[in-house]
Amino acid sequence: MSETDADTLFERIIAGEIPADVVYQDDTTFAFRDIRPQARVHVLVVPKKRYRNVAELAAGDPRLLADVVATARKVAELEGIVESGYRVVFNTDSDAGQTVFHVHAHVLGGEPLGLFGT
Ligand code: IU
Repeated sequence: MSETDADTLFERIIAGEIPADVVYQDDTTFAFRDIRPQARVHVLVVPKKRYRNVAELAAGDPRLLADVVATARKVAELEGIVESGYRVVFNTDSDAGQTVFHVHAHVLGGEPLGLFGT
C-alpha cells in the first residue's frame, strides 16, 4: 500500500466508505478501534480534517488538537478506564513507526501497560 493510499484510508473510514468499529464521533473528531489492538482497549482518535502528524496539527490548528485530546478523554470514559489509567500516544514519523500520515492518537489501556522501549 502506498503512503497516499494509507493516508486516505482514515478519511475513507471517517466518511463511512470503509467499515470500522466506531467508538465516538463529533463535529471535529472521530474515534474507532484499531484493527491490530496492542492492549485490551486500543482506540484511534483522529481529527476529521487531515494533518500529517501532531506537530503539523499543533502548528496549524491548536484548537483542533485540543479537541483530539478531549476526545481521547471521552473515549477513556466510554471504555471505563479513567480510574485505572490509560496512555495517549502520537507516533510521529519513521523512527516512531508512524505508518498512516493522517494524525491519530492511540488511546491504550484496560490492562497494565509495559514501559516504553525499543
Ligand atoms: P501508526 O501510529 O501510524 O503506526 O498507527 C497506525 C495504526 O492504524 C496501527 O495501529 C494500525 O493497526 C491501525 N490501522 C487500523 O486500525 N486500520 C487500518 O485499516 C489500518 C491501520 I491500514
